[in-house]
Amino acid sequence: MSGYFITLEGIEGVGKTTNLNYVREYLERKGYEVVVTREPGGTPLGEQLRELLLTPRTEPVSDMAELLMMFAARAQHLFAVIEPALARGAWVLCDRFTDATFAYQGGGRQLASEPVALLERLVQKERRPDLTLLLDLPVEVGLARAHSRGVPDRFEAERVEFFQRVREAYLARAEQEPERIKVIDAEPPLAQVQQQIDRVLTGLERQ
Ligand code: Z5A
Repeated sequence: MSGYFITLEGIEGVGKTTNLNYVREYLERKGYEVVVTREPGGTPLGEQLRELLLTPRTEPVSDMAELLMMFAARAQHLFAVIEPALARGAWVLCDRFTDATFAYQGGGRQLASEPVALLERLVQKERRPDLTLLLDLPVEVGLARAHSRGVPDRFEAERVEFFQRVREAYLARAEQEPERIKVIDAEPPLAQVQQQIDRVLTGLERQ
């Protein structure tokens, strides 16, 4: 039996971490084995790459170097965590995955989508998320929520226009793949956000 692969996506401060825990609890109540993980990261090697990617640095970083590091972390993550968990029938809940690469490196950094798509095929073969919850809200609201937490990382230090492009890229992907990517309005109070998530998860059980 193969498991089920759910990813959460969105710009900074949309509430991915908060709602990931909500989805985990929902699935655990149903009795499923749930593996919660994140990108970049999820393995010792991936977490070291995350540190390298997020730490602010004075040296300019090539967009291609950033892209390749994201996929290096992902290759290890698929090999060591995601594929074994799915193979034994677990539900994998991942805080960001390749939609983030299309949105941040493609939209934000303005890299062409071809190298991203090429690496996706090379690293993931046929593996894609079964369901993606795209938490969406205006950039100013997300940044205000994220910035209340303290020192910004290398991505959080980007300008508002960067995050506008990221948001647009995410929404464009959701339009292209409406069956997989469910857009959740993340602006209202948490209880209302979680009602929308409930509706998507209940829909899964009926399939
Ligand atoms: N990145 C990339 O460029 N390419 C890739 O391929 C991948 C990633 C995989 C790290 O990601 C960075 O990596 C990321 C993109 C890049 N950019 N950055 N920075 P990350 O997911 O670890 O980092 P993040 O986006 O900064 O996550 P976050 O800031 O932790 O945000 P969040 O998880 O979405 O939000 P949260 O911590 O759950 O909530 C933020 C605050 O809002 C918190 O105080 C909550 O209590 C509050 N909150 C949440 N929901 C609500 C509602 N509904 N109302 C009011 N307040 C709320």
